[in-house]
Amino acid sequence: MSDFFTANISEADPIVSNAIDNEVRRQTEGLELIASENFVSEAVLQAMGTVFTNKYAEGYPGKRYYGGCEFADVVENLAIDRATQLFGAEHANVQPHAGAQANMAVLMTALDHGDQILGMNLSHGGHLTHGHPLNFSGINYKVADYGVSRDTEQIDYDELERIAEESKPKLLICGASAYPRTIDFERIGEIGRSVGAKIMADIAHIAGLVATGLHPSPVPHCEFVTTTTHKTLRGPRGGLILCREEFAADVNRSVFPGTQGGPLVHIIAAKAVAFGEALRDDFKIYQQQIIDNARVLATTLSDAGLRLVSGGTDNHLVLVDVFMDGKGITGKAAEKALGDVEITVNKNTIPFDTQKPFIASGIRLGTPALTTRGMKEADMRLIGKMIASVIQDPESEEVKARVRRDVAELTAKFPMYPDRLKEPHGDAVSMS
Ligand code: DSN
Repeated sequence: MSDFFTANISEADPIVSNAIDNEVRRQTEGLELIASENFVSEAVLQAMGTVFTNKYAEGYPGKRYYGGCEFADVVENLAIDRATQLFGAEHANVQPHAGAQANMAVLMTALDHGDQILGMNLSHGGHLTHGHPLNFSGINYKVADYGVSRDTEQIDYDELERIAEESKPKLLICGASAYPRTIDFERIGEIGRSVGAKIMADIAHIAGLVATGLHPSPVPHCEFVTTTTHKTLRGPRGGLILCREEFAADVNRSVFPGTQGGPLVHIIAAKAVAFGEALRDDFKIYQQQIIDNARVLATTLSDAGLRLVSGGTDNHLVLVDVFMDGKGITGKAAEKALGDVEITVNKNTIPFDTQKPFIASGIRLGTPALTTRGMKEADMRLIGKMIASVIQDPESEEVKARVRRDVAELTAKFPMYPDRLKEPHGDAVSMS
């Protein structure tokens, strides 16, 4: 046999192998606070790295366009069954490659080209695929948008109702990517129905909370629910659509052949593993800890003098106004300063932001990944103080040196991926 089937990646492609080793070390030695990221289990990683990547399986279980799909059917059926059980949904399509593809397929199902949609404004916490002018959703459909009120920085449901009555959308899109508060799906469902709209909830960020009953579910109130599988849900990078049985055939057609070709069977296998993990009792304990950690992080930052958008959090994320009308620093500067001390966050616009998106007045912090590592409230207090000290003195090398030491000490207590973390190995970890 040639070494094609046997050579380890470190021999076959040392450059890529080194980048992977470096990434394992970066994730392990830093504090990952990007709200949309998480760390999957070793079992999920193993399912992704399998020979299912070799397989074409266009179509659906039992109705494929290629032979040899019997084991692809096993994992896809399992993923579908587990997803419907997890969310109490009538139908699941587990093939979307990502959240954007899931949303595209639902819009294709519910709308004709040029129809009216109503989605949450991106700068108020929405998502590109909810009607942004540069995205397919804003290019192919007429868009109206809603947002949060200036006073509370929470969704203004009365105003949403008014805009819905005025714009008469065929599809009302709810869900958000930077909104720290509970979303009232029941009220949105009532508003949508009162104007004759179908409703799509994109629960990408809060899927784990919804699956465990820690955030009210949109499933009873919305025709379509989409999500990614890799955020709070802690599965592989990918998408998922849930819908009522009456839309199942149309949704399936919109995914394949409507917007995608062959499904990523190795990812579907990993989704099945992740959904299995999410069905276990300990997943609810994990999700509750995510929320508890976010609350403590929020309180610590607020006590240190930082302004929180909407005043706090109900979920897994905290949106911090670091600019504070010019009294602080920009989101971009905060992201860079925190990156210098191995704390990874993303700059984020805040509602009614005066800065451009690439500069932004805020940073978005989330607790799913660190909670997966086992961190709890006491660790969040330490982290909140570290973040505040860097943001309040971003030029101080003394502060940065101290926080770097604190980050190293804390992360060392919460090891992960022991079989994947390699000792730094000279040239082997160099990027040159
Ligand atoms: N990029 C994702 C996030 O960070 O929220 C949304 O698609």
